Amino acid sequence: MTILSQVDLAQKLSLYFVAGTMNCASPASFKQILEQAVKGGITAFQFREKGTNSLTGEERFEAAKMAKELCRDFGVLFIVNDDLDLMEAVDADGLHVGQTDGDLGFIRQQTKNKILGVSAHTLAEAKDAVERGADYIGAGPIYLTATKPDAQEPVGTGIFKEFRANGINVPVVGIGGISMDNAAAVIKAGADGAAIISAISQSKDPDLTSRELLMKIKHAKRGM
Ligand code: TZP
Ligand code: MG
Repeated sequence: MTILSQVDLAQKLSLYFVAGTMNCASPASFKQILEQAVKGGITAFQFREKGTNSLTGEERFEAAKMAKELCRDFGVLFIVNDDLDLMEAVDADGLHVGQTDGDLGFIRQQTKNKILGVSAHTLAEAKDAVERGADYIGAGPIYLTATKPDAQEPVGTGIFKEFRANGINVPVVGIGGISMDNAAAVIKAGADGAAIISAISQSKDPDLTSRELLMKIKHAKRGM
């Protein structure tokens, strides 16, 4: 369990940028993009260094540490994807895991009072994750995405209502294909936040894009 209340966590997950160096033109541009994104107002960041062209070893650690320090300076929540040791090494705020990243009971035990996020594609997966102590759920892919090669079929925005109607009471963020055009729709459909890779990492102006996304998300939240 985390020290943040569910309300605070839901707020902090509003605009959740997810990225690794391989989502950017280069490790150097990763730093620039993250700098611009935190200036633009992202509320959370997930260091997700995985797959083709991802860094390993010391370089990976250094990239995570740089990202953690930037997030700390801007009050941005900092989550590490699927690496307990790295989470501890950089003293991240939490960990995010997928359905195949190991035994959730064990992971919950190891993450102690850190935030634990779990990806879910179905209600059954979300229920199981919450029962095992997930602090928030990443639901998706909501829309088609080209960013995750092994992504499952899009579930659509109906999943947020389905989760709420069936007792999922932790914060839920949508992920997959979320952009300027549909971020507000994701919030209006019931998500607490939008988790985004390419719309920010591939933007020509990640600062402005983050600013505009946050405005749309805040506006959609107020309208509810
Ligand atoms: N999990 C489900 S979809 C996805 C992940 C990591 C990729 C999201 O990337 P994008 O570019 O925001 O569609
Ligand atoms: Mg994973």
